[in-house]
Amino acid sequence: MKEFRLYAITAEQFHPNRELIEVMEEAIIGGADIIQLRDKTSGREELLRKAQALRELTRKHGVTFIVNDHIDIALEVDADGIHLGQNDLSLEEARKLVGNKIIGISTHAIEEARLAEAQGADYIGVGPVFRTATKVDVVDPVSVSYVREVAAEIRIPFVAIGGIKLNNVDEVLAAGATRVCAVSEIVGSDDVIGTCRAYLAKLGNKEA
Ligand code: TZP
Ligand code: MG
Repeated sequence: MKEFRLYAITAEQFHPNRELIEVMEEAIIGGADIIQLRDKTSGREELLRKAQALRELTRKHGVTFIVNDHIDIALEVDADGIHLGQNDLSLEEARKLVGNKIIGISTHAIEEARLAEAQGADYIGVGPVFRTATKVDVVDPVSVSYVREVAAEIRIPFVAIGGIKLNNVDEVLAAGATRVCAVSEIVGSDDVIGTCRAYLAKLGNKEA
């Protein structure tokens, strides 16, 4: 997959008065190089409409576009890939459906990371590193020690996620992460572009 550093995920509850596409375009302008559509509430029609708009936007800017959960929608809009949770369908089943598109999977422990790598995931999510209010059914924070374990052992790209803010990202980078995902800190910001640039300034000092 194309290299990435700053992963932004949609979360419209953090910008109730602003349009999804406008906010995500600012994230891209600020330097987010992978965008995920994550939406647990919209019906299929609405999701499809959002996915189409984000596909158009990401194509225009040449950034990677991932759809969470909905493989059918990812295929329909020709997204670059999908993101799975531990309780979604298996990597093997997903691979049959998406062919050589990107498959990312969330992991919370080194055994899950090893399995994801062995089963051909293209990247893994590593988290939640810190406590987060963005994901409701989330497991307990795994802390930066899990980031350290993954950095030492796992060879596929990994992205640290969960409660990562500008004021604690240094700890995550110090543990060995070279790619981070922030949700509320980016899309809930009054200055989305500036926030993304500030993450990248920190990430820029690290070797990918
Ligand atoms: N997966 C693990 S934590 C999380 C997801 C989607 C949400 C992270 O959101 P935030 O606002 O960056 O803590
Ligand atoms: Mg899922």
